[in-house]
Amino acid sequence: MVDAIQNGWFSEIQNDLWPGQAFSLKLTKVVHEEKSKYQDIKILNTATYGTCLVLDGIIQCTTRDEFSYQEMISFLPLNSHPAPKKVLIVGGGDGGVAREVAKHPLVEEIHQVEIDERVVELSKKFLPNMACGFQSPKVKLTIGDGFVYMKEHAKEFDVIITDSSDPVGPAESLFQESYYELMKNALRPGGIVCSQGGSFWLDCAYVKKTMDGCKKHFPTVAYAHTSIPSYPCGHIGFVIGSLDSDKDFKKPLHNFSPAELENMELKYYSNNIHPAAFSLPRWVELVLYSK
Ligand code: SPM
Repeated sequence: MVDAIQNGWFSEIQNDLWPGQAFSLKLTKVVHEEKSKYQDIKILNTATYGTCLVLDGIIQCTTRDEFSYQEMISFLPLNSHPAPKKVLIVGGGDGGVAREVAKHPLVEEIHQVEIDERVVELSKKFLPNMACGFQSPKVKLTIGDGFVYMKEHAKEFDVIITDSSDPVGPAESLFQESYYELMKNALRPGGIVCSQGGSFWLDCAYVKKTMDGCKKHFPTVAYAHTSIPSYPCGHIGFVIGSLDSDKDFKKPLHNFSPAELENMELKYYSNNIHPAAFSLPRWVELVLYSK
């Protein structure tokens, strides 16, 4: 057993990523459980967080708060790029990031590589408000390995978004320097990468290590964060890197009008939240930005 369902509550697997703490949700129904070729997958109906996707015992998204993560990992990099025409999404099998990226008026093509077809299929069935992202005519989904895909697509993308699970098991490689080198080679000049970067509350040293790996290949690197109650500590961050050495991530290059924000149905991201996401508590700045 990789996690616990007891007395009508689901508890996340306890592991070294969040030692000594656990997050639980009250269930109304276990909708689906299976072991795919790659991982244990659960779809749960919860009492207060809507439908929840769990991979290998760790909550990936709930319908109550997923927009916070999906909007921020998408719009922070997209609005930091002058012309984000061609975007690659690695992972993101629930479709929520594709849904957000497809909303951007300057994005023309979205290529997505997800390794686990079952996550896509189950999301289409049980998480239609996220999997609707796959219906956009801009999206071309490939089931496969992001590493292999990028090796075959050099200098193609303006923005690469990595919507991964946490750095345990196979996803650990997505937090390492070699992965940043691979992404750099798949970018066009001026390209931007943005990855799930963990929470400074859980392991600030690991965030710093990821940023250091990114810095070996990207001249401008920053960390942004968002609040999301269904992740441990109610918090998660993003490591974002640019091939442009003059990039100021706190200054979005596209500001949306109130009508555009409304039409795009953005609930978390705004012109004001963009620079605020890069503002960090003093102790975090000292750890992440000290030489
Ligand atoms: N499209 C949503 C997929 C979410 N991918 C990130 C999941 C992270 C879950 N764990 C958060 C722990 C905080 N470090």
